[in-house]
Amino acid sequence: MRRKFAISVLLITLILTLPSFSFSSSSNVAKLTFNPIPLTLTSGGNFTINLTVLDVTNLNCWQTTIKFDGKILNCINVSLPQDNIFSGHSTIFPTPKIDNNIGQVSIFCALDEAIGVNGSGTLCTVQFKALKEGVSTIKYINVGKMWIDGTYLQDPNGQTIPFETKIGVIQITGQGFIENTFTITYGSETLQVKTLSNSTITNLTYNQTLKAITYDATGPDNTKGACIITIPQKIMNTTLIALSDNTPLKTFITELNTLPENGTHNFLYYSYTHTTHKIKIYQTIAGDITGDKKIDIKDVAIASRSFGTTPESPNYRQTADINDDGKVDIKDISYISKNFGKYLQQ
Ligand SMILES: [Ca+2]
Repeated sequence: MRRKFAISVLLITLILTLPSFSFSSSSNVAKLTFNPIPLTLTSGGNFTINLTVLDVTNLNCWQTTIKFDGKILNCINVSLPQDNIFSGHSTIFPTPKIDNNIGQVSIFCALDEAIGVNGSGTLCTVQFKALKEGVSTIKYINVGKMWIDGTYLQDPNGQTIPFETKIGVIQITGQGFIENTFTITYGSETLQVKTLSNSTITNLTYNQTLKAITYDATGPDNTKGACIITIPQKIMNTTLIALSDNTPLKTFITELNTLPENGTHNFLYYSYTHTTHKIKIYQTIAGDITGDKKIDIKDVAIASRSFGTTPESPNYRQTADINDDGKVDIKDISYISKNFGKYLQQ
């Protein structure tokens, strides 16, 4: 009797434990991703990316808005490939709304009958033109929002289907770019920093105390050098500044969405003139454009001097264009003023 009781308890325990094991894995949640990603291309060319859904159940209708950097990429077309997830069924596919000024495309597609499809597949194919060197993330935005620029999945009963999303990174290189991988030490960990550059890169080191990367970049005198550097977020994050021979080149600020990242790595693009030797990248405070990790009258003065300029103007300073919108205006000055007096606590 006692033995029977013990077995029943064991069985009940098993029954109670087993389902919690299978529920704890979230592999059944649908996922929106991009294919292929990451992607590295040369500027000037066209390329396509598929918007992809994984592990979806009972999909009847989808809508998405994707965001990218319209200064680096332009969307030129959206199409439904033959083998898209709704293939074999009749669909409703209105003309997508492409806005390259804000770097956004909204796309909608629905089955023409009240049924749903299961599994993984392509939602649609988006064609882009790579305008110039740099890095652009590609993201699903307004996730779960059933409004006009939202991203959602729906079943035939009009119920939303939960899903996760992934961020894609697109790196646009120029002529002669070569990839290099450097191993650095962070605490007891060994991590990698990658560079894609037309310069010869040597002596790359990471200083954990200063949270700084330095390296030497060389190339033919007075030619343009440029680099896309991939940095693990755990070694430096939030606001970064890149300098060449101690002259600030560019700032990258998470808060202003000017630091391209995919959740694990930051991707910085900057350019300089060869003759440059020491490139330095370190963490600073948002609004610091001189690189001294504080915001004072010097930052305001530099920004004021380049007020009203665009990249074509001689006085334009990329670092003063805090929000990276191609002009130094009141938005940049007021951002610096708003943060006046702040400094990086180390
Ligand atoms: Ca600006």
